[in-house]
Amino acid sequence: MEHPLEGKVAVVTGASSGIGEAAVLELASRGASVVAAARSAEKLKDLARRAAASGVLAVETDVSDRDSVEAMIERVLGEFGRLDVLVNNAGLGLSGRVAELRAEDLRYVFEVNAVGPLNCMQAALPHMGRGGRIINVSSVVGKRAIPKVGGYCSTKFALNALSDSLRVEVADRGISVTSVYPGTTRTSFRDNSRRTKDEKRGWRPKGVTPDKVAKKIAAAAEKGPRDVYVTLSDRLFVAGVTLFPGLTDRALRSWAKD
Ligand code: NJP
Repeated sequence: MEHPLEGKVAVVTGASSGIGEAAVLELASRGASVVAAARSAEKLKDLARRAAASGVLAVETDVSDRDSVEAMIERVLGEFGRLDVLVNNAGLGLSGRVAELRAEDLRYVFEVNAVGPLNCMQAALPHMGRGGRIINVSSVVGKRAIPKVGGYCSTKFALNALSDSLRVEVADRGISVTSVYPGTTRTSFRDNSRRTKDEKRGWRPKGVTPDKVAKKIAAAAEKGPRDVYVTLSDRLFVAGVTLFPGLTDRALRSWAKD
C-alpha cells in the first residue's frame, strides 16, 4: 500500500535538534522527501548524512530573516519542484517574570517564534496546492500562560492566532493548518532559552521524548487535523484551565513564589 506521504515534499524548520530533528527522520521514514532547515549547518549536514538513504536535504536557514527563508523555499522548488508540507517548528524559550522581562529579549523571541513562522508561511503558500499542510508547533502554554515564562507564552499565543486566521483563509484552497501543542519534551530547549536572570529552575514534569512529538507531527502531515495534543494529560490540562481560569490562577500562585 502506498504511504500517504510518498512523493510529497516537506520542509521542517528548527531541524538541527530536538523535535525538528526527530520530525525530519519520522517524515523521511514515511516516504516524504524532507528539507531540514536551521542555522547550524554542521548539525544539519550530520543529520542529512545519517538519513542519507532517505535523501534529506539540509538548507541553512534563519527563519527570522525573510531573505534567508525565500532562498530556502527557492532551493526546495529548484530541487523538488513542489512543496506539500511546512512544519514550523523552530523556536526558543524565554524565562523571566513579566515585571523583569527585557523588551529586546521579547522582541528577539517574537522574531523567531511568531515572525519566523509568518515568513515561512508567506513564502511557502504561493507554491502549495490542494492537500497542502501547514503544521505550526505551539505549546500547551500557548493555551494558558503560566508564571515566569509569560514572554514565551505570548509568542505561542500569537502563533496560534496566525494559525486560526490562516486556517479559515486557505480552507477553500484545500490547505490545512494544524496547531501542535506539546508539553515538556526532553530536548535542549531549556538550555537554549533566553533568561532574564539566573533564577532557580522550578519543577517541571519529566516530559516526553522528541520522537513522540515527531510521530504526532508526521500523522498531522498525513491527515491535517485542526489541533494536536501529544498526551492525554496535556489535553486535560488545557480543558481544565479553560473551564476554571480563576481556580487555575490560584493553583499557579505557589509556582510563582519559588
Ligand atoms: O528545542 P531545541 P525543541 N532560525 O532547542 C532552531 C516547542 N516546544 O526541539 O538554528 C532557524 O532542541 C534551532 O536550530 P539552530 C518550542 O517552542 C518545546 O524542544 O541550528 N532555526 C533548533 O533546531 C519550539 O518551537 C517544548 O540553532 C532556529 C530548534 O530551533 C519547538 O517545540 C515544549 C532559529 C530548537 O530546538 C522545538 O523545540 C513546548 C532561527 N532563528 C513547545 N532559532 C519542550 N522542549 O519542552 C532557533 O511546549 N532555531
